[in-house]
Amino acid sequence: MSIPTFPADSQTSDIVAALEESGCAVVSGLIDADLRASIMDELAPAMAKTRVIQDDDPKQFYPGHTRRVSALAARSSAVAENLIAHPVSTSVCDEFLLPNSEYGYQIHVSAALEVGPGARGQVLHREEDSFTFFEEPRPNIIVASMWAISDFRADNGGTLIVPGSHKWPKDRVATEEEIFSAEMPAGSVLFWMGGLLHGAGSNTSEDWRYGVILTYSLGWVRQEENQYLDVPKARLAELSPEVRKLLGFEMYSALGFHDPSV
Ligand SMILES: O=C(O)CCC(=O)C(=O)O
Repeated sequence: MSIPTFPADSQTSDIVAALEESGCAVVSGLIDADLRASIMDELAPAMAKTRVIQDDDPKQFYPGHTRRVSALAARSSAVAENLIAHPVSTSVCDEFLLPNSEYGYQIHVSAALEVGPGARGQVLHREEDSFTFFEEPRPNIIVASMWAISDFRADNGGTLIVPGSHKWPKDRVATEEEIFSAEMPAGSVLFWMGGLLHGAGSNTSEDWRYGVILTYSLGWVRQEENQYLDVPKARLAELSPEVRKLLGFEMYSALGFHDPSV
C-alpha cells in the first residue's frame, strides 16, 4: 500500500474511494504561490512570537525544533476565506461525515505547523484518540487535511502516514515498511481519515517545513480547539455564513443555543 495521489481536476468519487481504501490521499496543485505567501504573511507575527521548542523531550507529543500557531480563523483571512471551506475539503467531508452527523460537521483543529531542521519524528497517533468511547476501528468521526504551504519531503518532516491503518485493531503496531512519508509539492493537500496512524516526520534537511492542518469532526462532538474562545465576536462578523457554521457557530439541532442579550 502507498499514498494515492491525484491531480487537482480529479473526480471527488476517486479521491473518496482512495480514502476509503487507504485512509489517505494527496491532491496536488490546489493553491497558488500568492495564496501561500498571504497565509505565511498573515501568520508571521504570531509565528514570530511563538517559541520554537528547543529541548526535545521524547515523552512530549510535540518534538523539539517545531512550532505551531492555532486559531487560524481569527488570525488569517487567507485561511478563513480560501482553505476552511475549500470545495475539495467539503466534498470529501460531505461523503465521510454527513452520514454520521446529519446537521453538518465542524472544524476540529486549525493550526500552522512548522517542522525545523533537527526535529525528530512525532509519535504516530490517530486524530480520533480522544474519543475513547468507541473501540477501534471507530466509525468516521474526523477527516483531517494538511495543506502544504512549503514542499513536503521525506527529509524535511513531511507527514508520516500508515496507509490502511484506519481499519486496524487498536494494538497493531506499524512496521517500518508500512510507514510512508507524504511527499507533495507546495500547493497540495493531504487528506487522511481520523482513524489513520500518522505524525510529523523527522527533519534532517536545512529547511523548515510549513503546513496548515485543518481537521473536521462530526457536528455533535466537542471540538479539539475551542473556537468560541479563539474567535472574537468582531472577527466572527467578518466571516462568511459558511465559515461561521464550519467553526461551530450555528446550532446543531438543539445543541449550542445562547442568549444574544448577554
Ligand atoms: O505536522 C504534521 O505533519 C502532523 C502533525 C500532527 O499530526 C499533529 O500535530 O497532531
